[in-house]
Amino acid sequence: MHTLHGWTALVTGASSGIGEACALALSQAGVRLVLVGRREDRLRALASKLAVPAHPLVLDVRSRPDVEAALAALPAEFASVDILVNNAGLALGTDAAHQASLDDWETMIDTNCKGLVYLTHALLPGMVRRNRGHIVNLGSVAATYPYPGGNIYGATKAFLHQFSQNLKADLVGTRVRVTDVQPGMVETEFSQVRFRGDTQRASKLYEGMEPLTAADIADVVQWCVTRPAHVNINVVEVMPADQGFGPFAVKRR
Ligand code: NDP
Ligand code: 8X3
Repeated sequence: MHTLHGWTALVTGASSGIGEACALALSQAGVRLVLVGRREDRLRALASKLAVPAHPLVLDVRSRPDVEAALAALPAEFASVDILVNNAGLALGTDAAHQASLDDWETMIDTNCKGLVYLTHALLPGMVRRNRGHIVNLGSVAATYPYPGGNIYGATKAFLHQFSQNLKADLVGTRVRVTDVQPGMVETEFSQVRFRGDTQRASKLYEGMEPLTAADIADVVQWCVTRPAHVNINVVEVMPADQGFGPFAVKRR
């Protein structure tokens, strides 16, 4: 197993759900942490319960100048980021494309695609220079399997997938690894955000089935980053046992 002792990880979206669980799991492996998100209280609360040095970094990943400035100004102890978990992301709504809000589409593109690109562009050169690193991108089954109302959300995760594969292509021969982790249904704040705070609608989605937990996905991320250094896990697709695939839709007249 690949030891992570002495490594530093930066996790985006560490204030909730999968990101928070990844931070916890990585801290248990002795990794120092930079915790990124917009909700400072949550980041501070998480940092205070970790048994490793942790740096809360309040940052909106959609802002290129803020990302560039914040990462250039990381305290020396946290400046050499070895593991980047590009996890911050969201879906907004499930409206059909012809009824959806362009503002929502833009928010998803800005967060899920551009935010991830800004973080990667800032941190990848250091990883290559030090010849050690791992970028874990939180994709989705929505990248592969279309569903009604998934329009831009699924497209952002397809972008993430191809970007991950193309990064891998550029990094051949280095000890910098890239992984796209693609979960199905995970019960976090994801659906509350998607349904704009409608907690009833959000919890109904998981009614009568057993969804994945954030800890299940953190476990997968932990497994990916602890493989021996010569092993690159390209893609992991993971669903609850209770989730499956739909048939093709056919409109009959
Ligand atoms: P949560 O809503 O619980 O967490 C999302 C995290 O992203 C929060 O910490 C939030 O922090 C952060 N975030 C959102 N926008 C920004 C922003 N502009 N700048 C910085 N941070 C931001 O959802 P999950 O934990 O479920 O989602 C994590 C990732 O997993 C997402 O990329 C999602 O697409 C993906 N995923 C989720 C699945 C699910 O079913 N839950 C399934 C497949 C993939 P804050 O609000 O404090 O900024
Ligand atoms: C989240 C999973 O199925 O809601 O990426 O798109 S799904």
